[in-house]
Parts: sequence; C-alpha cells; structure tokens
Amino acid sequence: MKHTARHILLGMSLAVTAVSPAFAADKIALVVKSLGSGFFDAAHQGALDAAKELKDVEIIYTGPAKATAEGQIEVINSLIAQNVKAIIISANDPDALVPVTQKAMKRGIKVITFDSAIRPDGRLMHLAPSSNALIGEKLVRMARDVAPQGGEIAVLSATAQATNQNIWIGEMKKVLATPAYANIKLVSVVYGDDQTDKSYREAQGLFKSFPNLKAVVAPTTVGVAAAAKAVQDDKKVGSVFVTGLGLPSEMAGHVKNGAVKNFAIWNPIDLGYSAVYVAHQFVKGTVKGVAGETVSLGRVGKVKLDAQKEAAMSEPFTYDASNVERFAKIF
Ligand code: RAM
Repeated sequence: MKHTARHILLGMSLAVTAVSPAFAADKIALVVKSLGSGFFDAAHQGALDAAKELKDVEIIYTGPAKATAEGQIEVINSLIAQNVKAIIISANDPDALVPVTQKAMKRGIKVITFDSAIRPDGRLMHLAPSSNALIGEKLVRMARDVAPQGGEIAVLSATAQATNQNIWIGEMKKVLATPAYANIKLVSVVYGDDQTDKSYREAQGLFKSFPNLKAVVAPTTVGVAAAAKAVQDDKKVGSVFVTGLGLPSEMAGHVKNGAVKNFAIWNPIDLGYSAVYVAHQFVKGTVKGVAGETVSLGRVGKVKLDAQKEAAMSEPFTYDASNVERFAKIF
C-alpha cells in the first residue's frame, strides 16, 4: 500500500488515540485470594468506582484459580513484568509472598495489602476491613445467639494459611476463654479452602463427627454459604445453625430457610474502593506508609496507620431476617 500523507496522518492520529489513555493511566493491580468469589467481585466493583473517580487509574483484576500462595506468587511475577505502578493483595499466606513483594517494591512498585495481610516487611501498609478483635468478638456473640444454652460449636475456615481468618480465629479463642462463654465449647476447626465443594464436605464431616453440634461458625463468605447449604441438604435446620461472615446476596435464601439466623460482614465494595484510593496515594507519593500517618479513603473517610502500618475500617454489620433482603440487592 502506498503511504500518502493522509494515510500517515490518519495512522498517527489513530495510534495516538489508541495509546494515550494507557499512557496517562497508572496501572493498579488488585490481586485476590482466588477468582470466582462474590466477595472479591464486589471489591472489584468498588475498585472500578475508585478508578472512575480518580480518572488516571486503570485496574487490573487478577488472582489464582485456587487460594494458594504459589498461585499468587506467579501472578505477582507477571504483574512485575507488566510494569504496574501498584499491587494491592489479599494474601493467602503472611510469609510466603514476602520475597516476591519485596522484589516488586525494589523495582518501585507500591505494594499494599487489603483484607488479608502480608507481614509488615512485605508491604507498605495493610488495610483491614475492621478491627480483628471486633470481628472475633462478633463471631462468638453470633454463635451464642443461636446457641443460647451453650454447647458445642465448630469453625469452618478458609485456607489453613489465610492471614485474616487465622487472626480472627485467634481472637475468637480469646473471647471464648472468658467466663461469659464458659458453656460454649469450640470442638474443631476445619478448612474448606474457600472452595464451595470442599467447604460443603467439611461441614458435613462436622455434623457426622459431632452429633451434638449447635453451630458452625464460618468466617469466610464461601464457607458460610456452603455450610448453610449442607445444613439444609442434611435436614439439620433447627438443630445446627450456621453463622459467620457472609454476603447478604448469597445468604438471603438461607436466612429464609432457617439454616442461618444471623451473620455479619463489612461493605466489600467500600473495601475495594478504599484499597485503590490508598494505592493511588502511594503512587502519587502523597502517602509514605509510616506509623501514625493519616490516609484518606476518599468518599469512605480516613484511617490512621498503627505501629505495624495497619489501619482498620468500620465495624462489621449484622444481618438477619429483618434486613438481609434489602442488602442482598447491593452485595
Ligand atoms: C472470603 C475470603 C475473604 C474474607 C471473606 C469474609 O471471601 O476468605 O478473605 O474476608 O471471606
């Protein structure tokens, strides 16, 4: 083809329009524990809200198929190669990701964690959805509400290495050790790996192993929905209650059927929005990640970093038959 001046001009202008938005936007990656989770999809929605508001941000939403540290290491290596400006991670392990995130930070990539942390030397800051102690206490209180006479309870968690769930279970144990909860006995902690089928089977295993079980506490949105389904399918409604951290959209049916009376969660959309808002400030250099620093969360408010460079957002909100339908439309 003969290149006339017009062709060349046209080609140039096309190239410029195609390339310029990508040049202007800072690529910020949101790395989740595993893809296909309603909780992280809601966080992604919030991340996109933040990108729209900030204008110069492009979100890369990614994560492994299964919630493993190895999968996340691969993902992070590929993001380093893509020259992203920031990586926001919900970590599958507090320690295993440290070498790869340190490598990213050495190359100038701003690494922060949200939801589930990496230990302090592997990230610039951690944004927690709520205070760990409050979450632990809330989980135990909800279990007591469905087992007011006391009795046996079990925890159905996510993966055995998940930073956030392990901390919350630790906080639960502290509360359970107080005299007020002397009649509640934690008989087992099992792991469904944030996979629906494994969580379902683990819940069924608990019913078999502990015939007097009063409640399954699942501090994971995947586990809590799977356990509630197992209660229904195994005709345990009314004898075993499921509680924990769930999404109203996934739990409304289980509340209606009686397998679940109460559960809690924070707003995952606000969490994703806030994490991107924070990462953007690190990219622009307006936040450094030092203890005592105040960090803006845009429309959500602001938080202050503690000595571990962690900041916690609001209190988890409790759902039951009175409000679950209303929130099921949102997340
Ligand atoms: C699952 C994940 C996530 C956790 C929620 C409550 O979606 O394990 O990390 O915060 O549950």
